Amino acid sequence: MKYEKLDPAAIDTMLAERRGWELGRDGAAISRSFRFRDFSEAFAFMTRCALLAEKIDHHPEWFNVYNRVDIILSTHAVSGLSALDFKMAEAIDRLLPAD
Ligand code: HBI
Repeated sequence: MKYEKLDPAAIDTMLAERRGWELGRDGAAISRSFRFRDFSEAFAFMTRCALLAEKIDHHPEWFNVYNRVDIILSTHAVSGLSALDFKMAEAIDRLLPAD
């Protein structure tokens, strides 16, 4: 299998490195909510996420209203979380302007 299902201990370790991301779906997904200056900024972020998703073949479940973008990541093949979810989360975080 391309990616193994992570156990709770591994999830806790990897989640600790992802500020702003939270565990959801009874530990089977991670999520983060983003706020931008306006819709245009939010959609630009979504566009960059979409290109990233295609590049690594891992796609967000997401919700957008105006300047808000909520993203959920999980790995269908393992019905839970894999390293790919955290790889995608890290890549998404890198799209954000530096603090
Ligand atoms: N995106 N978030 C997410 N999770 C997956 O398991 C996944 C995906 N994008 C494509 C993909 N899997 C393919 O490997 C097929 O399983 C659709």
